[in-house]
Amino acid sequence: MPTTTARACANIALVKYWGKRDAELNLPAAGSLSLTLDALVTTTQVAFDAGLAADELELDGAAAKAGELARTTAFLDLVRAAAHITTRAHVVSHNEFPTASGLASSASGYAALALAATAAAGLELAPRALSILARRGSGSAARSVFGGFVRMHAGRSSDGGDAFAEPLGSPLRDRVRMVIAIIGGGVAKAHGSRDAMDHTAQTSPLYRAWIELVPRDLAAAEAALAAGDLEQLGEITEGNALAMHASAIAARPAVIYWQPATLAAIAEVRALRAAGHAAWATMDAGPHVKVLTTAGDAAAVAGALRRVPGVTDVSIAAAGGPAALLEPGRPS
Ligand code: 2P0
Repeated sequence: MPTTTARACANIALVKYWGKRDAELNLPAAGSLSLTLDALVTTTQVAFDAGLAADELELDGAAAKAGELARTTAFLDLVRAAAHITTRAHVVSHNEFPTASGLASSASGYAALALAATAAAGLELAPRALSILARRGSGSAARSVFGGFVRMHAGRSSDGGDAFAEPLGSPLRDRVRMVIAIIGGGVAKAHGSRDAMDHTAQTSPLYRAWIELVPRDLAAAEAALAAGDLEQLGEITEGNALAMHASAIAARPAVIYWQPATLAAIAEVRALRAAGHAAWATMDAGPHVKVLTTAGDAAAVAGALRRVPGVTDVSIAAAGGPAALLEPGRPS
């Protein structure tokens, strides 16, 4: 069987996914909306090999840990079942993220793996089916199948056939940038998002309010995208992230991802906005702060964040494209 290679970009949610309606099929409790980013790329190569007794996974040049390999094997089992094969695979995955970014790569990772593995197994999936498959690896990976702004549907069916992502056209696509401020230094190990969102759903008195908020934010964000209204999109982005974190912070025991420098960076973003710049903050399952801004304001925002004590690295990303297969012999 041939070796196939795919690349996919990570994404940052503007309306967050935080909570599941089904853990087995990895179905989200609510929809979400994201921006795929060109600066955060995973390239994954898959070769099914009849000579292998077990799957092999190499991540950034080293053999993967047992837990990562087990999760990859569980995902490859889905591909094997669909392709009616039992052959094990050799997988080599490489992340091109900003230096020591500490950003989660499961979105780009499972989107690239879904595309490379299905192609290697001789399957040709339509983008929607690929998004559904990628979701089984990681909920946010369903969104990384597509480029630009992407809407994930929660769906209602018990088999997950309507829980997929799709791209949203917007006049804002070429105008927006995401400034990524890495907050480092003595950071305690973050709670994994999978366990933390379940813990929030089970124990946070604010979880129900969070789940009720998401559809309203999604509708308003979609309207803002269609109208090209960055101000409106930005307000929803920052407010939604703060609401997600509020629900996690209220869990018992609390899930707190922020460091002191996270709050300092948020304060800087609000000051930039007060001074007339386009800048809205969003945070995920870690201390880093990502700022939705414009091509014109990105350098000023990045410069201001570089001066915040505790911010160790700042990079600027634009909208990225969809997951794609790379032709053999072509450099990525
Ligand atoms: C998001 N996050 O919408 C949210 C915001 C983190 C904070 O999607 O359990 O790794 O694999 O479906 O996709 C991270 O969750 O979770 C995530 P699983 P995933 O981007």
